[in-house]
Amino acid sequence: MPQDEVCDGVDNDLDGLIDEVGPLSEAGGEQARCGDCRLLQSETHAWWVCDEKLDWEAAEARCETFGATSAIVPSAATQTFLAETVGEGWFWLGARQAPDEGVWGWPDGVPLTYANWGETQPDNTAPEQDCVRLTFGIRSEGWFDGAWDDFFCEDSLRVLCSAPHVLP
Ligand SMILES: [Ca+2]
Ligand SMILES: [Ca+2]
Ligand SMILES: [Ca+2]
Repeated sequence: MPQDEVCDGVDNDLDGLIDEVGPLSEAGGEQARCGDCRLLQSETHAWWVCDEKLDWEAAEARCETFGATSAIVPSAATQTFLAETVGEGWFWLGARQAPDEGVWGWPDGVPLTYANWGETQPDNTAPEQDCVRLTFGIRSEGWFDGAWDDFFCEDSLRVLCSAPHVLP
């Protein structure tokens, strides 16, 4: 029996989304919340964005509590959606680089086909940058809005997640 959704790591209302406490509304609107995270909804997908800053591994674990992964951005359309909805800051993307400077891949194992690297990125600044951060609203020299940067996985940035659930 479906129950009211509560923020407990379980899909209480059996709609395929975990912990979306509050109303689901039209695409693009700000929506349900759980703790410091809020649900964003594109026309087809659900996303979580959180205020807390965590290292990449902890951010991925936070996404997993929603049955999600760190954000997958496979297209310019997705990048544009996020630019219009998540707000300002530095956020983790799900992409990681294989050991020994190998290919970049998404959490679902798909290689990057679309990317929006900043100027001179990825630069693998020493000692090693194998995760990807995304900036919105940062307008300093050498960066453009929405630029991606390979970065230190141990740094603490805001959590951004892609839920695998496809919205009806
Ligand atoms: Ca649910
Ligand atoms: Ca729940
Ligand atoms: Ca870099």
